Amino acid sequence: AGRHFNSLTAEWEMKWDPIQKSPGVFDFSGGDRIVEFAESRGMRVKGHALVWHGATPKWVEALSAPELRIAFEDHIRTVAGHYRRRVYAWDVVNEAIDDSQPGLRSTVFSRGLGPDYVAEAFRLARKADPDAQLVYNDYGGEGLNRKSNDVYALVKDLKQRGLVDGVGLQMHISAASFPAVADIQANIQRLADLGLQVNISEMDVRVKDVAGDATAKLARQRQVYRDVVAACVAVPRCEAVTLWGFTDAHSWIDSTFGADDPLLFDEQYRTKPAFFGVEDAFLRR
Ligand code: 9MR
Repeated sequence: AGRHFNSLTAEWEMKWDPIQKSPGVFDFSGGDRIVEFAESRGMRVKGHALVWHGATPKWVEALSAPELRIAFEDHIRTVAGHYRRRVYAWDVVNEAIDDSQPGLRSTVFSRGLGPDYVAEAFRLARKADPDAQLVYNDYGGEGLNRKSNDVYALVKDLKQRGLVDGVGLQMHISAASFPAVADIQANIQRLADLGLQVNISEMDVRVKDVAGDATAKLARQRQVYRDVVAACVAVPRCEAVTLWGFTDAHSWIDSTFGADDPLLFDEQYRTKPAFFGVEDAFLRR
């Protein structure tokens, strides 16, 4: 990781759950280790994620609305303040758009704070870390569809209010079925045209459902990595590609989708064909 990457993010360690497991008790040890590793290697760090229903401790769910507002403000202020000048960007709000109906997902935050909680989170993050690029991050809106239209509308509104600087497209995909690359590029372009930075934020490419033997699966995976990363490279404001892990020895995919090989290095940390697919995209081959 230290040799091949120039940017790092925390898969778990900077979320609400690990940082503030109990009310008012902040533990930055995991996130700090990641920042120290990155600094020792000259890598930049993106914080992930200040507000996400998926990694919120139980005690937050039990708060009254006024208590929730205080905890919300306190968490964002304290965490973004702690990492000020040590991260260049933050995923401020993660996965706020609903999967199956237009608009916001119903979460502890939308229910307790109302729909303006997204803007409020960005306002608080801006105050706590005025230098950081503030990012809205989500999945399922990589191509052109209802969800990406909703993400577009959300960030357009936030951008007009000076609150958001970037959008992260997670890009957890299967090489057997994923959005059309032309649609991914068109989506990146329309977000960029709003004046936003765009990044591919959590890419991995599953291959289990690809037809053929292991060699065929890995060749297909190489092609998909190349084509999707090339869609980012083609748009100047698409400024980063983050992979959700780097060795197949450690991936969230295995526990969620079953064993698969979604990343650039195999379990023995050897480069896979996918690695060279990404290289091709960066070298515009
Ligand atoms: O990969 C992450 C895994 O290690 C954590 O246990 C999990 C819960 O915090 O979150 C995973 O990362 C998620 C990311 O934060 C947001 N997008 C979806 C990712 C996969 O679930």
